[in-house]
Amino acid sequence: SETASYIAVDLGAESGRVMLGTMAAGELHLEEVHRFGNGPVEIEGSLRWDFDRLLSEVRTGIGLAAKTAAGTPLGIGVDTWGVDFGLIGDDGRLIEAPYHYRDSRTNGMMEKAFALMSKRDIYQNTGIQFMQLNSLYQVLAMRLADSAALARTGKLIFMADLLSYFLCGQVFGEYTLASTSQMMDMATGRWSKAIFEKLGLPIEIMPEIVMPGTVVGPLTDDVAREIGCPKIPVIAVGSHDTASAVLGVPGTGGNWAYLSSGTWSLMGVEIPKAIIDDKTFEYGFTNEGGVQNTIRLLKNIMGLWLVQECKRQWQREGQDLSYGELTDLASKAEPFFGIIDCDCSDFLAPGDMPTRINKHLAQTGQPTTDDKGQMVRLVLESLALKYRRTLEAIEDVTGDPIDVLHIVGGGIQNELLCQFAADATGKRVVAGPIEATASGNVLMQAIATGRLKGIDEAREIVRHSFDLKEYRPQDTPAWTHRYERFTKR
Ligand code: LFR
Repeated sequence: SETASYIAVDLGAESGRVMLGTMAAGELHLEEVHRFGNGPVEIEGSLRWDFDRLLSEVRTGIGLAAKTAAGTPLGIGVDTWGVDFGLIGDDGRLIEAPYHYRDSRTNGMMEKAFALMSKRDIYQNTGIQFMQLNSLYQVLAMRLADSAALARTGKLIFMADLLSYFLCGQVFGEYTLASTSQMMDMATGRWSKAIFEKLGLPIEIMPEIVMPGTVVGPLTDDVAREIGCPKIPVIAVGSHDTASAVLGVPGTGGNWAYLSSGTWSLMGVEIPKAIIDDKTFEYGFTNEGGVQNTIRLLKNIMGLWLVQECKRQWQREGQDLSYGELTDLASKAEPFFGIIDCDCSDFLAPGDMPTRINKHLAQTGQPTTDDKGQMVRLVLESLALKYRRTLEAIEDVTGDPIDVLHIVGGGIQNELLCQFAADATGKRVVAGPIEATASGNVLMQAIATGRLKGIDEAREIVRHSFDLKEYRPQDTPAWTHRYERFTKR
């Protein structure tokens, strides 16, 4: 088959990148043409995203990718983290800088929502894990604060689709990203009338939901001219980064789970139909829409955010250690010094994470530590134990034992965590690719343009294109011992 190239724009909470993906002879080659930092900015005491800068970096990246490509790229796909959105006025412009999901405006909002519609009913409707950062509670917070911005809103557009909108001028709400808002009715794939009515939210501002693989439209004349590239079509991929990451998992056969490891740890399985029942409700599983009519049954785990925030705090205190250095110290620290519940809401907002972790240790009757390696180690061990608990819950819900855990994303660079994941779960771990999300983004475009038949063929390409690393479980009895104490607490 001929060579085909695609541009993947992939933004995470810590960094964004634009990749040129080239497919030839059953292999995918990814070239990073542009990378830039990302993070919250403080505006009037609130946490926001610097959207104008992000859009300008994305445009720069697309220009570079188009110049680098051998022929004209066949598509541009954009994916980002979930739940955040921009508000567009009737003049077609952004009303204000979009809020960051870690902003405190959603504190207490879940309880406010449950007073208007029961928690169980919201779950039955959406199948989504309860997190205060979900779009649902963000919009409710705006309504309850009589937000002038919300009152002026013509359309609400989720982050990835917002970037696409400013590239091609089309308003759309890609399905995987729509699903993670907790405002979509899982049974119909439409905005949930019940939720919007009961919570008094304006359903008319929501964009039309389209499926991944939809060719949305070419770059606008202005954008193409300013960037200096042809009018390449924007293609809706799995706009939710986790949906693209799951497509980029090199799994084969039935019995594997994935862990998309980055700022968050997203752990789950791909299933054909949502499982929304008392068990998944109790366990707190989410059913997010996946590409090609799949469902991502998974759990959001706080992830490497805890380490990122420790690192930033130590940096503020004048000790600038790299992730490599911190992990190295952790590998030499005492095993099983302490355990925290990584998902405790105290850890959600940015701030002095080491102090918060010590507070949590003290409150649970455990010794505290000022040793950096020790702190990182206990965080990684706590994450690994959470992975075990999550895998057991998945096996319980689906009735299918898991053989292999595929870990993808930037987090695989933390080899200690990969090994801990194998040790704690007792499963074989296969790590890679790092760029699963960008791969999934490109592969979805290839499916959309008819170059690939579907998911199986896409994953075969991932297996052929990247080096994968295996971790075998060691010391699992010691971890089991620790796990039993962990689950009793
Ligand atoms: C990962 C991710 C998760 C989502 C979190 C917040 O980047 O998209 O799936 O729960 O960010 O949006």
